[in-house]
Amino acid sequence: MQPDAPAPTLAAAAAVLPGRADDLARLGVLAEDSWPVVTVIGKYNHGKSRLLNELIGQEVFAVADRRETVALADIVHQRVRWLDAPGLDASADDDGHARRAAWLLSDIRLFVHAAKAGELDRQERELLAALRDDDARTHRQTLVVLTQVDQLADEAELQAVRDAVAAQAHSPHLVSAVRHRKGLEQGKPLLVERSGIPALRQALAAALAQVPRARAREGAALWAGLRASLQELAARQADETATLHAAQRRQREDFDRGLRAVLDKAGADIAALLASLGPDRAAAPDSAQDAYALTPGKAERNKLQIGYSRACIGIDSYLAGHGVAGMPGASRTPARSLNSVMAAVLGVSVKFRKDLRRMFCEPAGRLRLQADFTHYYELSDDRQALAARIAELDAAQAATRRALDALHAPALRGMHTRDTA
Ligand SMILES: Nc1nc2c(ncn2[C@@H]2O[C@H](COP(=O)(O)OP(=O)(O)OP(=O)(O)O)[C@@H](O)[C@H]2O)c(=O)[nH]1
Ligand SMILES: [Mg+2]
Repeated sequence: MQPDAPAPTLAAAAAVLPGRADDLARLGVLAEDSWPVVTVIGKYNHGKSRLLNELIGQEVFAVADRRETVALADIVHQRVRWLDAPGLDASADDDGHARRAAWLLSDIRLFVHAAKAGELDRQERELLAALRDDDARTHRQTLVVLTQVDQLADEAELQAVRDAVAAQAHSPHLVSAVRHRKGLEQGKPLLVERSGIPALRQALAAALAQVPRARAREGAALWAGLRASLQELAARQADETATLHAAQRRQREDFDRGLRAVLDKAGADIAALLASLGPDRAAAPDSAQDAYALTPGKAERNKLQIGYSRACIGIDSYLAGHGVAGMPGASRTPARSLNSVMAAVLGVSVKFRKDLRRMFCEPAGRLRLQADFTHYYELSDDRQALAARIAELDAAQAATRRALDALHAPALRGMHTRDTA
């Protein structure tokens, strides 16, 4: 019967706006459109449970001369849900229950303070101020009730406490559950009257009459506020996504352009080198007596090797400058010397004229190199991190959209169209 979590549809919004969990939970409660809820809040043993019993006219809630109420208990009586809550200051758990009743579930709060305790202490004053602020914001109502007034020695003492509390809390209702009971049991209407319970019932009836309108206004304000927050969040996310997409695109364009220039230069250098060579002798075998002689074959192989190395150094330093450090983890081999993007793309075999020409001097060869190096660029840590951030934001945006949809669920949809005058 008590909603412990926001309605399922609102869970989507709670995931997106964790800071607004309380507002969402309250909206969920309002959407249930259940009986108006009256609850008590105050320190333990101040007479909260007994006051509710007298107001209802039944011994529903446990009363004792010690800390008694430890969980929420409720009863629906005359189209009102009466909710008994533990006293504050008893334990953290009890305070949790009490606060849940007062802040999440209630429409009307009876702020209970025993007259014999004198004026409100600091904690009570702060709590009451917070409740009053909430009243102004949510259109809920808090009535201050001075209980157990029969416990004071005489009228003068009562007057003094009443004045002190009135100065702090604006005209409290004075009640005595004991007098009320006695008056009823002994058939003494005057005593019943003097117990303050009938007057409090009247004040409550007036407050209860306001509840439907107050709820409609509260629900509409919550709905509009949450929607505005979600829309603001969606706009921020869209901005951030657009910025990241632009950065991703720009980085890639810069990389593409730069790499093309590096490959074009390597192609031109190698073309010049090849043009400077005479007949192809690289494949001519050296004889045994050539072991220490610089043969034309060796000279050519040296030249090719130097030209090729230069091209490789140019490409490698360009890649390093763009965060392409090593092979992505998944493609690593146990042979460390092979764990380089250069080896993966260019291979490790000796290059002859035809290889160099095909790879660097023909447009198709350079396009292949461009595509292969770009593949590893996209797998580099920074690019992957950027892509992951974008994917994360995409998911966050989808969640925000789901949350906005959730606010349009049938039970909530009506809320912003109800009477907000
Ligand atoms: N004399 C007198 N005693 C009262 C009155 N109202 C409550 N009491 C007594 O005060 C004690 C505490 O009352 P409860 O209603 O259990 O107090 P509570 O605020 O609900 O206490 P917790 O549930 O522990 O937070 C009980 O012994 C009640 O009989 C009253 O108007 N006059
Ligand atoms: Mg109690």
